Amino acid sequence: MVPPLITHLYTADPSAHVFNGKIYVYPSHDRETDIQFNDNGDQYDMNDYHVFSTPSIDPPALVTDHGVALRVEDVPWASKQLWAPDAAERDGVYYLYFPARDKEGIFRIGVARADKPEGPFKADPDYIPGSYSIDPAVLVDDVAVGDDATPAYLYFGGLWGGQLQCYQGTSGRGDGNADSYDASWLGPKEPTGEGAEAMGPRVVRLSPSDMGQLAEPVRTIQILAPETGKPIAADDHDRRFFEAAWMHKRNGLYYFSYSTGDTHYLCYATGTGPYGPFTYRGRMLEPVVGWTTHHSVVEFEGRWYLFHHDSSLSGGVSHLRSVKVKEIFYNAAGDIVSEPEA
Ligand code: FUB
Repeated sequence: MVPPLITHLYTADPSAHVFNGKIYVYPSHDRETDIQFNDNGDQYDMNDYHVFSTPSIDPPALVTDHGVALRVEDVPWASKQLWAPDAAERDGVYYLYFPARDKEGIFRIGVARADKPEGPFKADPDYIPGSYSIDPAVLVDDVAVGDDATPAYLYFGGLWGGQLQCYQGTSGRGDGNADSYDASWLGPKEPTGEGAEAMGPRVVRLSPSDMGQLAEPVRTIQILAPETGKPIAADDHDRRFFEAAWMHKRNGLYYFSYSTGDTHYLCYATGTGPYGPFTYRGRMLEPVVGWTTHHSVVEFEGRWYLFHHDSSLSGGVSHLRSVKVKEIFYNAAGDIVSEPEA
């Protein structure tokens, strides 16, 4: 079995990026809790972030813990549950995107800023206006949009405890609007039944002049079944989006990957633009020890790596997870495969 990358803390939801020639990992920091386990995820009661870096990944060596980068008490709008974060760089400023519950218990996405990839980060006084739900992931793209030469796209959303199902709007899959919040859907619930489409993850371009603001209305992403060309059904739990959005780009193709939650797969779908639609393509990780699965994909020195987590170090305690890394490969058609093509 692959050993964890970090063993002195429990860490999860790793978002990996290459900054200044090193890999930086932005994970959740899991901790012990007395909170009763439930399907709303209340036991995932994290209250700070650490940032890690390594100059070498094969084998991973000299992983540095840069210490506490942000604490929940230093986020004016947040009350609890610092869940899966991501980071991005623009014009020499490093941004940490993170979900947390606001003072009313509603998940929002916040941003914190630093002048170094490892932080410490200073949180904006309020969450990103118009943001909701969990699991932010940012792609800084190289295809210009108007004057925006390197547009940054924020992907987010998560079902059940992540509250995405509270934003169904009029379309059923969700109309992308934070004002459509419906508290009657709180808890481990999601759309189901004949003809119901799966909820879509969300995407929105960030403002090029202020990475803490949205540049446009939030859009709902469609993930299409290859056999029909139609959106994946809500009851197709082996393939429907649940949480853990990640976007990477290879050879001009956009790879949107995600967790299927209660069926515990990491899947991916591909498309020709940042907004989708994306066509379901397959699995990139089978279920691991523990309930959740979450990941990132990063290219480093010409090779591709999948950062993920499992609960093997804690003996299977789902909310005490550890970050791992493995190399991944692509075949000639662009499918993600676990061994290099012969
Ligand atoms: O770490 C808390 C939550 O568990 C994340 O936000 C989800 O993606 C799942 O990994």
